[in-house]
Amino acid sequence: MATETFYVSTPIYYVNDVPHIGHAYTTVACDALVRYKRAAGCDAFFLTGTDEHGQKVEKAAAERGERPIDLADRVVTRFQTLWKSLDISNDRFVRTTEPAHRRSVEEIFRRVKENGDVYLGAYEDWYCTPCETFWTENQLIEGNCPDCNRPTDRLQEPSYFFRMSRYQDALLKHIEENPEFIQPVSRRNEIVSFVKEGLRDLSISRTSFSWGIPVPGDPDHVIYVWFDALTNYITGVGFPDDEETFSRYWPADVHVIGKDILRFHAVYWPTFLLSAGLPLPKKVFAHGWWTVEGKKMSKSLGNVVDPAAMAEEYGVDAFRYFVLREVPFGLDGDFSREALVHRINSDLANDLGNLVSRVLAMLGKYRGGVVPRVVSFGTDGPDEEMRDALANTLAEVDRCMDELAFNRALTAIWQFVGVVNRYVDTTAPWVLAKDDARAGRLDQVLYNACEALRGIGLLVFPFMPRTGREIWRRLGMPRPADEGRFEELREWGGLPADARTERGPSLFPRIEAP
Ligand code: ME8
Repeated sequence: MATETFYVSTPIYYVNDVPHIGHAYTTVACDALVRYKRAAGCDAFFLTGTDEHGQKVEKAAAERGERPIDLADRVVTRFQTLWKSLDISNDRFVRTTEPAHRRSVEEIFRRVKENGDVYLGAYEDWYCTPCETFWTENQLIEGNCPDCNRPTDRLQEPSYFFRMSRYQDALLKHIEENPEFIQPVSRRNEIVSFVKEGLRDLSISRTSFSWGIPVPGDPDHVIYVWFDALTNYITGVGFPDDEETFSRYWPADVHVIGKDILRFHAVYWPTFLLSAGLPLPKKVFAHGWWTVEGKKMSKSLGNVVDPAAMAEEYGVDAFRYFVLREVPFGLDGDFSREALVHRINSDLANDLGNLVSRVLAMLGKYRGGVVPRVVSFGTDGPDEEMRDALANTLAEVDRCMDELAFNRALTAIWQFVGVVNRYVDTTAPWVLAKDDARAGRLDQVLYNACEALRGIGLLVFPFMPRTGREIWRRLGMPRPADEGRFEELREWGGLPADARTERGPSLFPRIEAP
């Protein structure tokens, strides 16, 4: 049977801002998802990247007296370094300034045009002459430029338009026939009402700046940033030249985005694809928005959370765990150190960290740290309960991950951590250890507890790769958790006997309240 494939993407982030917790959130979520799918046996592909063209980058570079590409090169490194430090396992990083992407944009533009969906018209909006920027009515602040606060003028420039109006019915039909296409449901309803109000044709080129991909055949125009940016999702999987990779992974299983850019992904992008004759992504999932200590994050408030600093201070895995556990994916959330420290102390230090260290400490004390060899795994109530609980947890986590319900997946894993903690309490190895006649039962109990830890190590791995890896290492597993497959947890007893374990220091030391 051919291996199932899975393709997930993050938005490509603008290079006129430095990465913050919002960017890290989306990227960590996608990373957990793709690692989960790999452990589930899929051939999974993960794409992220940067959005480098457009007027904002051109302006930001001009203000610094540098070339846009130099600015982009600098900021891209910040993103790439951050992803490395957060253990992000993307398979490809697309930059919209790379030649392969230009080729891809030119090709999709050509196909859309060939289909009769591109015409020359005039783009009209509010123009700020000193800033050389067009603004939409909504962006203006009391009629003035949101950047410099000066008055704006109604102005026109020649522009190529995309016949988006032509795809209104096809898009609505697609949304109706594919209830999974836009998630969560509340967001889907928003898009349906928007499309029903009527789709207007879309301006897809500009002549007022030059930092972009030239329109094929008319280099006075550059392609509008969103037409350029959205195309990254096919560039990243080989469009148009590498047909094998493209047909392997496209259509994407899910584009994960923030709710701020849903319309671009659920309306513009599908209509471009319909016009180009390409399949639509299977799902667009819009997650919620993070505030910080109750306030909107902004440079002027000086409250922008730097994920690298958080990871350094509290640990990469604690940060990853917190953002995915704290808020249901799809709803808004609030970041505070207090909430982060609370999660670390209760879930990570008390529940998980404690369990790992007490099981391995007992194994050290009673069996010299060597995994006992057992003839059976026991049929007492707690033995069976724990085995059933692992099977149920695997099934529940699988359902949750299909819905991108990371917080519920983690809750289910932590319920299992609770079951194992109770297993140790009820079987009381310290009592068994006092009675030589019960040595066989003590072996069984210690084996079962370690075997449960093997399950936990692999289950937490997608969310907390370092922790999963470390649990497997301490258990003396012959392979790193990176190579683990959920399939191996379906049968109880996969932990090799006679392995030498290591107790090690606390996985998550308690943190004093900030
Ligand atoms: O929009 N809370 O790039 P961008 C949660 N280049 N998520 C947040 C967030 C917050 N406070 N702030 C940012 C762009 N994000 C375009 C995308 S895609 C073809 C082009 C995350 O740098 C969230 O995923 O402004 C949001 O959608 C994205 O960063 C916007 O990143």
